[in-house]
Amino acid sequence: MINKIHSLGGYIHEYQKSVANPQAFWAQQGESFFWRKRWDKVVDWNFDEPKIQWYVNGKLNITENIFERNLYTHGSQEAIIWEPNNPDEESRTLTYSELFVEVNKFANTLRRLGVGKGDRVAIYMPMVPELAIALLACARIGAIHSVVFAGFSANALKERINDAAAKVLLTADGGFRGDKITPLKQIADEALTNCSSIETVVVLKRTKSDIEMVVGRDIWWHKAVDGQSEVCPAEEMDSEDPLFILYTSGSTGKPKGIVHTTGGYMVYSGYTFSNVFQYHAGDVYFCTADIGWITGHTYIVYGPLLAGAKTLMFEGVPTWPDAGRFWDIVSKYQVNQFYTAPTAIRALLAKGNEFVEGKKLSSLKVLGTVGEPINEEAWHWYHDHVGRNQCPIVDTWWQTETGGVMVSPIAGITPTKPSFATLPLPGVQPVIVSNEGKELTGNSVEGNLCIKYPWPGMARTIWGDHERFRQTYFSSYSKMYFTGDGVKRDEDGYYRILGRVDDVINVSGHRLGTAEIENAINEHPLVNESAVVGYPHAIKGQGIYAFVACGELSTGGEDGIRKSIMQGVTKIIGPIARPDLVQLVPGLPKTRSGKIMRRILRKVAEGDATNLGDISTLLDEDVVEQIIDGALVDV
Ligand code: 6R9
Repeated sequence: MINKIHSLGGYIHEYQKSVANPQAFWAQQGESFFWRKRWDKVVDWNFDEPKIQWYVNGKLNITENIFERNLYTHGSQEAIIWEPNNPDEESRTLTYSELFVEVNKFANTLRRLGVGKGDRVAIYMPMVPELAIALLACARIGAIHSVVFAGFSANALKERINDAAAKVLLTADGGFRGDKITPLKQIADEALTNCSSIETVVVLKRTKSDIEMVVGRDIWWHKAVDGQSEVCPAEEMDSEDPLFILYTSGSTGKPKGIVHTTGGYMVYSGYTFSNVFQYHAGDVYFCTADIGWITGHTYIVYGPLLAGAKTLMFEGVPTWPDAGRFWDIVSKYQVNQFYTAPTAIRALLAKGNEFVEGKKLSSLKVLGTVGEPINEEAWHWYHDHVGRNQCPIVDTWWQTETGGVMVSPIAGITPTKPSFATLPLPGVQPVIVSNEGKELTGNSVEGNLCIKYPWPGMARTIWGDHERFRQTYFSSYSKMYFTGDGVKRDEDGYYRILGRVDDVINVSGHRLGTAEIENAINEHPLVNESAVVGYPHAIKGQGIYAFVACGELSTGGEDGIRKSIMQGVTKIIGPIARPDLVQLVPGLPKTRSGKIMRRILRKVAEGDATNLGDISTLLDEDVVEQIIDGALVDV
C-alpha cells in the first residue's frame, strides 16, 4: 500500500518531514514497493554535473510491482477499461491477471525478436490496450520504450527513431480518431526509409486498412504473439537503469530525448497518483491524455497500475460523435476521478452546456487538469457544470522532465483557488528566482520557477547528450533545476504558474519549440527566414503565429504560399505544429547585431503595438511599421 495523506494537517506534517529529512521521507515511500534488493543509499546527487541517483543499488522490476505485488489482492479486478473511438464498438476490459498474461506474452515476443535489456523499442500506436501492453512488456524485459505520439509526421518519427537507435518499431495498420483514420503504417513506412537501426516492425491490426508488409522486416502482432508462453520472468533492473525515453520540445530545434529511470520513477509515479487524486480501491479513474505524452505514461499506465487502480483508456476524441462524449464515458463507467487538459475544457465549454447537462455525472469525486495554465472561466465551468460544485479541482503543474506532478492540491484536502496549482507536493522544494539569479523569498513574489532539491521522478539526462541536459536545466541558475516556467507566489503562499519564459509555446497543452517550427518553415523553397511566436487563442491557450519573409511571391500568390507553408510544417512535424496564422512580411525586425527582436513580434501577435518598449537598437523601423500594418490580428 502506498502511503496516503488524509488531512490538511497530514499534508503539512508530511511536507515538513520531507524538507527536514528528504532521505528519510523518500525511504519511507520506497518501502511501499517491492525490491529484489533494497537500496544502499536513498539519494546521491549534485546539480553541477548534474548527477542524480535515487535508491542507489536497489534492484527491482517495475512490472513486478504492478503485477506480482498486486495479484493476490487485485488479480480479478479490472486494470484497464478500454473505450473505443466508436461508441458502437464493444469496449474491452482487462483484469490484472489478464493484463499480466498479455504483458508476458508480448514480452516473450520481444525477447524472441532479439530485444534485450537496454535495447530501445520505438512505439507509434493508437490508444488501444496493446499500447499499454507494449510499454509494460518492454519494462518486463528491461527494454527502453520510446513512445512517439501517433499525431507526429513521418519525419518526426524518423528523427526520434534514429536518435534512440531503436531496434524494433511497434505500430498499427491505422488509428481511429473521430471520423478519421490516421494511416500509421504508411507513415511509419515513409519514416523507415531512413532508419537503419530498425530490424523488425510489429504491426497491430486495428483499422483493417490496406497496407504493405515488407517481407523480412514486418510481422503482424497477432501472429508474432501467437503461441508465446504466458510466463515471462522479469528482468532484474538497477534503480538507475533507464525505463523509457520520451521526446519533448525545447527552445532549440532538435527534440530532446528525456530519460527516466526505474526506481525513482516508480516511487514517484505511484506516490503522486495515489495522493493527488485520492484514489480509493474500487474507484474508476479516467485520464483523457494520450499515452504518447508524459501524462499518459505516468497517469494512465504506471501510476494507476502501481496503485492497483482501474484505469480507463479512451481511443477517441472529445468532440466525436458529439461534444458530450467524455460525459457519456463518465456515466457509462461511473468514473470517479477525471483528469483532462484546459484546452479540452475550453473546447467543450465553447460547444455549449447542452452536451453536459442531463448527463449522469454524480459518480465524479475529483476533477483534474494538466498541461497549461487554466483560465478562470474554464475553471469555473469545469467546477460548476462538470463537477456540479461537488468536486475539488486539482490543477496539477508538472513537466515531461519532472516525471510526475510537482505542484498541485491534494484532492479534497488542499483548499483550492481558481487557476492556482496551489502548493508543492511533499518532497518538492520550489524556489522563485529573479532573472539575476537571486532567490525571492517570502510571499507576493514573481519570477522564474526552479527546484532546489532533487525528487525521485526527475529526468536523469537527455538521451545521448548529457551536456545538453546540464545546459538546459542546470546552467541558468546555480545549483537549481530550472523549469522554464514563470510563476507567482501570492500572499497566501500559493503558486500560480504563469507560462513559459523561454522560446517554448504551449498549444492545446502540447509543448512546441518555436525554433523547431521555424526550421520547418524555413525548409520551404520561397522562405528566406521566419520567426514564430505564441499569441492568445480562445481554445488552444496559445496559437502559433508565424512571421515569414519570402523572396519572390510568384507561385499561387500570397494565399497559396501561406497554405503551402502550413502544409510544409504539418509534413515535417505534424498537424499539432501547423501555424494558425502566417503573415508574410518584408523582413524581420532585427537589432544592429542581427538578432531578431521577438519581443516586438510577440507584442504584435498579442494585438498590442502601443508599447513596444525600447526599439533603439532596431536596424530598420519601417519593417516594424509594415508588420503592424499587415498584422493578422487586431492591433
Ligand atoms: C505534464 C505536462 C510542461 C509544461 C510546463 C508548463 C505547462 C503543465 C501546467 C502547466 C500551468 C499547469 N504546464 N501543467 N502550466 N498549469 N497545471 O504537461 O508536461 O508536456 O512536458 O509540458 O506545460 O509550461 O512547463 P509537458
